[in-house]
Amino acid sequence: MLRKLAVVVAALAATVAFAPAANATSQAVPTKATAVLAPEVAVSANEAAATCADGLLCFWQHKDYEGKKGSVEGNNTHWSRFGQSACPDGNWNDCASSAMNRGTSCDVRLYEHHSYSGDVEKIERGGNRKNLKDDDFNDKASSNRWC
Ligand SMILES: [Ca+2]
Repeated sequence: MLRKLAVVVAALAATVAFAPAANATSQAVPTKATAVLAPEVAVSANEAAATCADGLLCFWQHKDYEGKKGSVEGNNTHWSRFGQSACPDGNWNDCASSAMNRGTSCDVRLYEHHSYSGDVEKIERGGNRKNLKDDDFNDKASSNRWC
């Protein structure tokens, strides 16, 4: 009887001894994930502005001015006319996730549908949107008009 109890205690001791090792392994996973994400430093608005000439509306495939960049000047009824192979439809329709108004005299409005219809996202002159998702306008823009 006493001998049987000793075996049980030994088995429990072995289980306890392994427990810290298991915890250490699971804690290492988040640390590793953080290290992988760290190099993805967001592009600042100033850095993005340096790539977008005066007078243009610039927009990017991803938030934080990342991915492919497109730009327009003037009013445009169909962004589907602007090809971009990295976008799901092969053009800029419903593809922009961040945007910047570098216009010199006007606000610009993005429209959900072609020909200036549907929901509107107004970007003031000199303004930017680092993540159109914040305004429920991610991958929605299909036309634009100034002033
Ligand atoms: Ca749209």
